[in-house]
Amino acid sequence: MRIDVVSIFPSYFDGLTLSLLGKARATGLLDLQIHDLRNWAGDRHRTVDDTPYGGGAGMVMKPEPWALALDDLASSGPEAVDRPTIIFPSPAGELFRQKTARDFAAREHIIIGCGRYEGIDERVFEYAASLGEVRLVSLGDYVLNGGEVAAMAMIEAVGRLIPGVVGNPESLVEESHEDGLLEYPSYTKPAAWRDRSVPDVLLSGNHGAIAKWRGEQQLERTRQRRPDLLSD
Ligand code: J9N
Repeated sequence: MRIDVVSIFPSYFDGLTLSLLGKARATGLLDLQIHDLRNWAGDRHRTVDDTPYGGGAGMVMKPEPWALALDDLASSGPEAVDRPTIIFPSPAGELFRQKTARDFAAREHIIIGCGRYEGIDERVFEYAASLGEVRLVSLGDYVLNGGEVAAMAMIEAVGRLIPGVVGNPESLVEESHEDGLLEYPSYTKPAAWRDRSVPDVLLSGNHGAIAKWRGEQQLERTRQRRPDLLSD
């Protein structure tokens, strides 16, 4: 799988060389390339933003560098006729869920455009739709300064779903959100610690009883913490 990221802060993504995703990149399962939007700027100062038409606070990202970046990257993917999925992190987008991560993990080529909070010229989204499928995606109902942190969260969530990236695929299906519920509580040794003991059922060796208890815990935690997951 190929993921291209376009950002004015490419060094944000240095952390993605570490750990699990770093290994996926090293082994070739994930071809992740980070690009500086300013490489596609047209002037000596490498300008990528300008004042908003109609007035208002802040600056808006200019369309020309984005269009040139998307032109280059959309035709550089793994397939001969490449129609990439083009993701723009945005607080005004659809919510990013585990289901969204599974959807994205099945794609050959993803381009992620990281804008600043004040926004990208609207015509960029229209132009991007001529090159691929455009998705505006929100990490949640709060405001970030730019799309970089949201992009990193999405890359990690998607990257670990690529077949072969997580060593034991069984660990993927047992996680929070894979079955629409929160995860059951986990314990390890010692069985008694600072006056707190591990629930007896987990020491019983009765696998049926353990599975039942874990299912009840998942449901109870979800009801208490995330009742919205039970209704939608
Ligand atoms: N969920 C979310 C995304 C954002 C962004 S994307 C670009 C700027 C801010 N804020 N919150």
